[in-house]
Amino acid sequence: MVLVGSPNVGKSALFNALTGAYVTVSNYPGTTVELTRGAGRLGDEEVELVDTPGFYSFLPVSEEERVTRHLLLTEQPDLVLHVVEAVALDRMLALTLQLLEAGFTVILVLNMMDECERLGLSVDVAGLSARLGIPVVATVASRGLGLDELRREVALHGRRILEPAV
Ligand SMILES: Nc1nc2c(ncn2[C@@H]2O[C@H](COP(=O)(O)OP(=O)(O)OP(=O)(O)O)[C@@H](O)[C@H]2O)c(=O)[nH]1
Ligand SMILES: [Mg+2]
Repeated sequence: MVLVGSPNVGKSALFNALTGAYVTVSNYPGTTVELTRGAGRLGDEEVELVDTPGFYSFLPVSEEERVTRHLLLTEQPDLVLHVVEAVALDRMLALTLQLLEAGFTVILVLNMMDECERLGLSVDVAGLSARLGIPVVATVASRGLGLDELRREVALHGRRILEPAV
């Protein structure tokens, strides 16, 4: 599983909440870009999670973005968690669509929902999920809110991934 999204949206906060103590940090081969890998559990299965640097689109500008794109295309993750800042949803949904068009299985994580609440904004999470056709989960990663639901959605997909094709 790979966590992707714009800079500063809470990817690493989610990564830390979903993985155990044993993480490895290494430079992506041939670059100065750091990637953090850790393990989470999905029932009896161990899942590798990768935390990536900020990523805006599949047309990379920075070295960080090139690394994230290369990782997505070469490691072919079973599941991509696209983390967005809920208040900036309109600017960030383009990447969700790019990830879906590229054929990835995506869960959209609306993080920083506390900011929405502070501004008196609400998000139609179920409506968004129905329109996109993918699971959408609202979280406040810094306070651990919504993580149980995120784990449930990941588990559902995990089971789907492990099922043989009909
Ligand atoms: N208010 C609020 N702050 C959050 C939330 N999640 C994370 N943060 C804070 O947002 C800041 C950025 O979080 P990170 O997890 O470092 O974000 P990131 O996406 O990994 O950032 P980059 O690795 O630089 O792309 C930190 O100060 C977090 O504590 C949230 O749900 N609500
Ligand atoms: Mg980070």
